[in-house]
Amino acid sequence: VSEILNDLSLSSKRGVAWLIDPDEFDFEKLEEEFFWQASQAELDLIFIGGSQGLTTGVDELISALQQKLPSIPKVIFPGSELQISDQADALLFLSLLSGRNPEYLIGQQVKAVEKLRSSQLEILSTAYLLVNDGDICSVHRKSETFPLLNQDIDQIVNTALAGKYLGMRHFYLDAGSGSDSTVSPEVIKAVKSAVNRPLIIGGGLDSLEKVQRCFDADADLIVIGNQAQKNPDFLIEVLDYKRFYNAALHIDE
Ligand code: 1GP
Repeated sequence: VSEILNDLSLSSKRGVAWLIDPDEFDFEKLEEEFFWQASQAELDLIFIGGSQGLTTGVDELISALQQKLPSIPKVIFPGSELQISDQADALLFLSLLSGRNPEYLIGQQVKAVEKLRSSQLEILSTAYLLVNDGDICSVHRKSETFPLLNQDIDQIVNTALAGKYLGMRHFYLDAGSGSDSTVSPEVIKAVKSAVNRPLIIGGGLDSLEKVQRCFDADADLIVIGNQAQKNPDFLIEVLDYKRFYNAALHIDE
């Protein structure tokens, strides 16, 4: 998975991840046609996780996904140490750097180690920053930390760089699931050029215009959660758009 992220970062290609919240996902609602389209449409990664972090059905969900989309890597995006599963390919080992709650900076991580020591999961060290226009989201409610504001670009860049200097290799700027505002293009550009490492952007991406703004700002991988839950066809539209976008870049080169 690290290779996939590095390839996206080093090329001008953009990637798309589908985020599934196991607390809310209803497999029955998705038709075979959707899985067929998703497998044809070059979905890069599947993220599994939710900020509630309460679920115990993660193993079962990943096994079911493995049946439907065997070739797409499954990555745990944990809301808590309970959401770690050996069935996945990799784990975003996150530290919530935008907040000051020790439990989410290092506490949950230490608790997770016992499980991780005996697992084969690829561990992706990831600086995780909550960034939006001041919206309250589930990460805020769970972690009791506030987002950094889009307008505070220097603070956001310095926080991301602190993560880089601590050795973190992947960067995830998240506006929070279902957030009204998104991470701004200015922030995406500034962080990407400062860290020069794989940059994941998510939260509130519910239209192709917003996706395009992230792609244009040099996001390597965007994450679609909430809107795909509401309307699975939206994910397919985003994947088609990504293909078109990457092909256009290729022609320009
Ligand atoms: C949230 O970045 C993810 O952690 C995805 O957000 O659910 O709003 O797509 P959405």
